[in-house]
Amino acid sequence: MSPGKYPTASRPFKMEQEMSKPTTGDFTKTAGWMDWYTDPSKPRFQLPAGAVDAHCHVFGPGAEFPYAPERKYTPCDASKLQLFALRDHLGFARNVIVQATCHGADNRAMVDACVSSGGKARGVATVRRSVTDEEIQAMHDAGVRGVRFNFVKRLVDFTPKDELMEIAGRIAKWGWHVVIYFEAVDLPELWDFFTALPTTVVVDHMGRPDVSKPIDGPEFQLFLKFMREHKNVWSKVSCPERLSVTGPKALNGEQAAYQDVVPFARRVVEEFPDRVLWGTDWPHPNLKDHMPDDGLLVDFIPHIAPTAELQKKLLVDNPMRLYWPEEMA
Ligand code: 0GY
Repeated sequence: MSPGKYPTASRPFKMEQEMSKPTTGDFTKTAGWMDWYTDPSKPRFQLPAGAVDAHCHVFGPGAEFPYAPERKYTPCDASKLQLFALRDHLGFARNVIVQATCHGADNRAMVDACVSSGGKARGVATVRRSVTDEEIQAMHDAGVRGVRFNFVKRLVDFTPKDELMEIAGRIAKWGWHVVIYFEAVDLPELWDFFTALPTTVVVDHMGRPDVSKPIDGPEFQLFLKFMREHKNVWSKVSCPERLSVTGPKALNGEQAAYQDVVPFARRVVEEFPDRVLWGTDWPHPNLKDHMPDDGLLVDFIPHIAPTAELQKKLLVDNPMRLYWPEEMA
């Protein structure tokens, strides 16, 4: 796409989406796939200056960056330009783009987005044991600062833990961290592996708690213990739309969405204010029930981080420290 097609104030978000919304290249979307929300509202919550959307993805476009043969789903395209337009529309300054499993260990779409962002995006990659030091260095130069280990069975095939530990040991030399994605019921089995990781460890979506269970019950308490006893463990307090059982949904102007998730996320933010991150999770892969209005997702933030001080740590200081430390000196 030519530079003239980059989103600008006079070429707003909605038009960018309409330009490419139906595309998947030669791919056919997974049956029932929910496309990202096409007309997000302007958040009422004013993000602090320099806020980072620390968990989002790009998908393809499939015609340019084909989806991986081993993928478990085929999404609609969600390009870097559409992501950057959403960033500006919501009021974020920067993005952290996490490699999505539909691209396997082919990081080209994510790396291309980081390089095209003019320094406003950093990335988290998926790599295999076969990755070379030269490839790690090239990704580092492009803005990659971590790898993701995924233990969610519907998303990936199992990678042996010794391979993952070897990768963690290697990427530590670049100052990278490890992002882990797992479901709450699997934490006991994964505990020894997670607590042996030699880097900063960032948990996606609070380890996916079952929010219909008590916050003081054994499952969520184990997660809090994980963070309490291991100061290298951080958490994204993201994805209420995935975790919520009772809603209400972030749609139709709802200002008090996903109330059942609030106590869980707020507990993590208040107990570990210097080790939390937040992200939109745009373009929201694999949702089955509804696609949230991203503007209303931003309006969820003050429910879980109720003070300006907590908001600044969550949205600016913490992600900057992890992804742009050179600017924090
Ligand atoms: C998320 C959640 C999911 C998917 C992925 O990489 C992915 O495919 O992360 C999910 O389906 O729960 O964080 O985007």
